[in-house]
Amino acid sequence: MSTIKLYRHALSGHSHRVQLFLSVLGLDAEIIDIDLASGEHKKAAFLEKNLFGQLPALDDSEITISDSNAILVYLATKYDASGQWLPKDAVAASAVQRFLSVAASKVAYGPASARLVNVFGAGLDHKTLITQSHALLATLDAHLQSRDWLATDKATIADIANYTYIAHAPEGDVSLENYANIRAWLQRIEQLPGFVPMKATAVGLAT
Ligand SMILES: N[C@@H](CCC(=O)N[C@@H](CS)C(=O)NCC(=O)O)C(=O)O
Repeated sequence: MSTIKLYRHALSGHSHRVQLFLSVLGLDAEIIDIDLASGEHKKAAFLEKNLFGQLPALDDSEITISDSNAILVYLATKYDASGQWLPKDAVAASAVQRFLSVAASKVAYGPASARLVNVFGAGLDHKTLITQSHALLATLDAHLQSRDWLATDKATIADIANYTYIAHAPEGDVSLENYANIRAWLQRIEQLPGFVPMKATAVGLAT
């Protein structure tokens, strides 16, 4: 029986990036759905796992880790003997961290937030979020013009961290149509052994 437990919501991109990486690493995990709608993530039992009351969280035997990018760092450090996913080399490690920061900032407050408006009914400024998302996507598309992966010459946790909310940007009315390099990068991730998709929602998928 697996000792890893992932606490998640099926439509949470932060949760999906962890599920994706567990699968790419070939690690079995028990998936435990947390009911955001009823506020289960703000109740004492879950707050013990993440003081911020946010998904995802991960139990591995005796320890609990929360924050999606922190979990990716943990899994790569503990389970990836190859060192590909989080290299130790100073320059490569800093490049990975740079794009983890992008996932936690410009992606979180761009395409992820634009999607929150459509999928979860968040009362945010959708128009501004869409504009900010396109500024980010244009920058990333130019970055990917001459390279296959965001941080190094191989797939790293930086690619995993940024994948889900960019792939699902159309659900927030952020079209990927003008970003051929980003679409090719998404496809490269989708071809990784062990890739698992996040469930799509009905909104925005025409774009
Ligand atoms: N920085 C956190 C963000 C996590 C996050 O925003 N999780 C969302 C679900 S995708 C959540 O739990 N939202 C409920 C809340 O913030 O109250 C991470 O990377 O794990």
